[in-house]
Amino acid sequence: MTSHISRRDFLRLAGAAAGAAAATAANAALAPQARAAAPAQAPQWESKFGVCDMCFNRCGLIARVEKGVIRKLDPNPKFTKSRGMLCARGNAGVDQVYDPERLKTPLLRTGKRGEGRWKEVGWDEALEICAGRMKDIAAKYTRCGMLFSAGADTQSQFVNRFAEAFGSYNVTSHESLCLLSGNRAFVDTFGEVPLPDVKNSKYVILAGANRLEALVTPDSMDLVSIMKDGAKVVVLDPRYTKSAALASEWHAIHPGTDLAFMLALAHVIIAEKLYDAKFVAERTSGLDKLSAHVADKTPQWAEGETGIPAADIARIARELAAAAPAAMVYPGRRSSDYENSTQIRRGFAIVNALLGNWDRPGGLVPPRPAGVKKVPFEPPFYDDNPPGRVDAKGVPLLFDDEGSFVLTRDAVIKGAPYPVKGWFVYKTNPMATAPERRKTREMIEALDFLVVADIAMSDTAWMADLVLPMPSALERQDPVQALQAGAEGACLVWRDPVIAPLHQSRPVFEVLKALSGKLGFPEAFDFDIATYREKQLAAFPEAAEILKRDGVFYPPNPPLGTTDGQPFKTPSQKIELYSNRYADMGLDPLPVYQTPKPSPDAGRRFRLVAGRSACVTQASSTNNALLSEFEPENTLWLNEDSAKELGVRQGDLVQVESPAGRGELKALVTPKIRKDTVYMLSGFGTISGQLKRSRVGASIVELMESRHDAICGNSAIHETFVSVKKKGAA
Ligand SMILES: Nc1nc2c(c(=O)[nH]1)N[C@H]1C(S)=C(S)[C@@H](COP(=O)(O)OP(=O)(O)OC[C@H]3O[C@@H](n4cnc5c(=O)[nH]c(N)nc54)[C@H](O)[C@@H]3O)O[C@H]1N2
Ligand SMILES: Nc1nc2c(c(=O)[nH]1)N[C@H]1C(S)=C(S)[C@@H](COP(=O)(O)OP(=O)(O)OC[C@H]3O[C@@H](n4cnc5c(=O)[nH]c(N)nc54)[C@H](O)[C@@H]3O)O[C@H]1N2
Ligand code: SF4
Ligand SMILES: [Mo]
Repeated sequence: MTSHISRRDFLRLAGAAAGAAAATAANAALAPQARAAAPAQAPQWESKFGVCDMCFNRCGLIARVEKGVIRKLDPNPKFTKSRGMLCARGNAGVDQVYDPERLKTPLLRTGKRGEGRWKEVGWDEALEICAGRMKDIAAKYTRCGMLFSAGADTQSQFVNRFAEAFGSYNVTSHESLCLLSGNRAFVDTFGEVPLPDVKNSKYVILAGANRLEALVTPDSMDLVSIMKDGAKVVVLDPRYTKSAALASEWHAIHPGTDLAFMLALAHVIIAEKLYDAKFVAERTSGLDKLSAHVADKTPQWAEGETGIPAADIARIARELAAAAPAAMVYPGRRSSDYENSTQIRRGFAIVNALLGNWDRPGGLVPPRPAGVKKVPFEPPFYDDNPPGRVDAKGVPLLFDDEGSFVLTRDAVIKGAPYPVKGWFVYKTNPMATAPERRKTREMIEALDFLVVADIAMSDTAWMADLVLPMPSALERQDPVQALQAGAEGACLVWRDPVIAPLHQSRPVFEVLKALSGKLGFPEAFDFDIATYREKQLAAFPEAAEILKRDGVFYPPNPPLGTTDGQPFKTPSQKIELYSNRYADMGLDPLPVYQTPKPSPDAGRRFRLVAGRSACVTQASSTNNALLSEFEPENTLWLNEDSAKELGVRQGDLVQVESPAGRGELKALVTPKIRKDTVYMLSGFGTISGQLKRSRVGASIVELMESRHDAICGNSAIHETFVSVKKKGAA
């Protein structure tokens, strides 16, 4: 799909001329509740607090609004979590709001699925249809016949609440495509998921974490600051990323072998007695078993697996231990990599435990208390429901609140253990972000009803029966959300509309509230957002005023070390180097290294890996004209020696193929990637006919085979080997 919009075009669109025109057009279509605040009555200039929604970091911002039209987004200096930063994507958030192709009215499918033929319908009709179809599905297949999926959003909690009241256990979040194996590993080792205190660290190992492009605040900014101050940052990545370029050292690790590296670090640290003996004796369990487990995991052995010289591994282990406790193996973020990612991340957790860096400056800190109160309710009990989730049997340690999207998808396709025939999707786009797109298509074909609530006609919306237009994060009132900023503690934010909702958009909260009335459980939503926020903030009577004044509220933050002497939230109340629970379940109680399986087919010699660019957010920024200027086209990173062997030159069109599918894109011939690995961006290759400004190039989810983590069911997106050939070559 083509179409480039120049910066000038964009400015014209969001700027003066379009400002007036778009505002008038938008006014005509405004929802009734929004008309009162219509631009015509709006003051000349206003500055309003907001919270960015271009990714999950949710940086605090100040919107500069001229006569009801957002002109510019600036960082909120009081929001210290992002260190006064609003990244390129955050700045481009304006284009997401004024995207001319945004969803404007509810749409009902009239043609075949995915054909793009729609009829505009009013909200009353849309809600009536939605409630009716949900009722039919519940009657025919039990209430668990409805699946609910919500992405990263402050209103996603309402989708879960609705699912619970409706009576379905089948709920998935974007997290089983993202970080659950890492979470599993840390929960099963430390009892909770820690935060890195990068700001005070002297030594950071970034393994498979590209923090200077895949932004996580405040870690990304803190890494830059500490490197300037002399801290050491070691990057392991099969690609020479921007993080690698700025780091102290980079090792082009063989993909899938990080656990070998971690076990060798543990070997050196234990053999040379470099660990924190007091901490390990008092607060961990299983050192003896770990020592035996890593006795033969020498740096020489790890060199053979990882490709990183043994002398470097031994040196890094010594340097890391010498800098402890202000040192860490950075826990990472996306762990949707390999089938044994939970065990790989257990390796990360174990090395940290040996360093004694828990709750210490520059180490790993437990999440700080945020004090936001839950607003509970009594969900009804339905005794005709099946006994459990549709994906429950797939893996031993599923997270119940998140599920596994890829296992749920398999179950829907099979219709077993029981049929799931309806799907409510809010702010997540699995047609573009779940591996093996043909399976997501197959899943959707198996449904009776798909409703998608989104700001844009995403690839998933494109396949829906009913599409509901949502307001952007700058147009709505949201509940309170706690955000963690490492040792600095939690901060609380909320959103109030910066501008009135455009078009006929309606927040998902209002949609669910209306549906709950029609479906007979109005008590689950017998509040408005303002009263919900009051309940959330019950512990902080002063917070509301401060939020209005500063756009952010900081609850009291206990000093580091407060958890000293307290039990860990694990079965043994200690950090579990050796996991008895895993042993009881027949899982490896210590992380057992497996050499990555080679490609099953000599023709498919490249492992395909995914990762991020600073100007792309997954699949949701594809239609953003400002960002497309920086990443207009997807390319395949191909090592220069491999390219030579294949007869591929810079910019040649190449055909990439896997058992899941194929794609065609330009080659980026480069020394910055291993010879056995290829890389392309995610979020390209859009199928939606209503994202005409979307960027050019192949879709990575067409190529990825669907695999999952053996312990928690997180998707494993790096288990695909592809063939590459120049277009037209034999
Ligand atoms: N700009 C931007 N920032 C974002 C996002 C975004 O979309 N855009 N998304 C946010 C989200 S949701 C997340 S989860 C985080 C993700 O943050 P990260 O997990 O840091 O990001 P990725 O770029 O997905 O993956 C990290 C790196 O792993 C490398 N890699 C692949 N295989 C291996 C391996 O076997 N071993 C090692 N050591 N490295 C390997 C890849 O080459 C890639 O550079 O980013 C967040 N920040
Ligand atoms: N190939 C590949 N696949 C991946 C990854 C990868 O790196 N490569 N990363 C994985 C990771 S870490 C993650 S977190 C997932 C993320 O995957 P998703 O959860 O699917 O995230 P996005 O692609 O950002 O899609 C978010 C959707 O929300 C919509 N949206 C944006 N703003 C609003 C709003 O205000 N309201 C509403 N209602 N909708 C809105 C967008 O239009 C878009 O359709 O993808 C995973 N899948
Ligand atoms: S990191 Fe960038 S895109 Fe993400 S919330 Fe912050 S400003 Fe927005
Ligand atoms: Mo993610």
